[in-house]
Amino acid sequence: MTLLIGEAFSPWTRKARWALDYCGVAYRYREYIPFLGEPSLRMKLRQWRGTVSVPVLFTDAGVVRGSFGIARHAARVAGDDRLGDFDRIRFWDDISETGLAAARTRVVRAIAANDAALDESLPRLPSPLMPLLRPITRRAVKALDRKYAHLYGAGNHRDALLALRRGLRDSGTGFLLGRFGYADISLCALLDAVVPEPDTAFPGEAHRHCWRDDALAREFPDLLAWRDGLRPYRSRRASH
Ligand SMILES: N[C@@H](CCC(=O)N[C@@H](CS)C(=O)NCC(=O)O)C(=O)O
Repeated sequence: MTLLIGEAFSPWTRKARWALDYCGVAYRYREYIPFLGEPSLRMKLRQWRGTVSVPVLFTDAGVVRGSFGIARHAARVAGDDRLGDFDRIRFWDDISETGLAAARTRVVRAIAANDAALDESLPRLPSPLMPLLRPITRRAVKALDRKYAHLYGAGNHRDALLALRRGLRDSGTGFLLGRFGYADISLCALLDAVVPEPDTAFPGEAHRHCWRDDALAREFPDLLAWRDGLRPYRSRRASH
């Protein structure tokens, strides 16, 4: 049986799940807990060195890493071109990756500076213990920041949103490549770090707050409205 390991609130996992659902691929889902879940993920991947990240899809035919690969796998399983032409989508996915990397660094730094968000990162514990554990949680969050800091570029999230706006204007169809497909899913994920969707499963409200970017929300209401318009395409039974 196909198994997806991911983080429910992560834009990369959300991209992968949207693509799998849209293609009608059946899979079990398991939530990944950074650091604590890493040894078992490494065991499953048989990878002892180098970085590991989620989402990862385990199929009978092998392992598929990363949201783009998982989406391409989903399209292959569907056996049609409902997610679009992946050679053309790659261009847009690179823009999404660059923007999301910058957003992640901003979010991780916001969490490191927010006691309530740090507490939410832990399993439920008696509240007097929480402040004692905060320095350990903060160190773990800072390690996550270091792991991905080389991908950070100030302004890259905003630049990616500007590219999305231009792409939609040039296309004139409401979709980046003329009809709904993975390019839209991938770029839509940029908005997870502007105003998270109400159904996003965060560990708590402090996390949701850290993912929000009010300045970008004020600048890009048109893109938030565009995302709302993609809602019919989220259904597993979608057949457009
Ligand atoms: N290019 C990858 C990026 C995946 C990624 O950045 N995953 C992060 C999500 S925040 C992750 O695994 N974080 C947890 C960790 O590194 O332990 C994709 O498209 O899936």
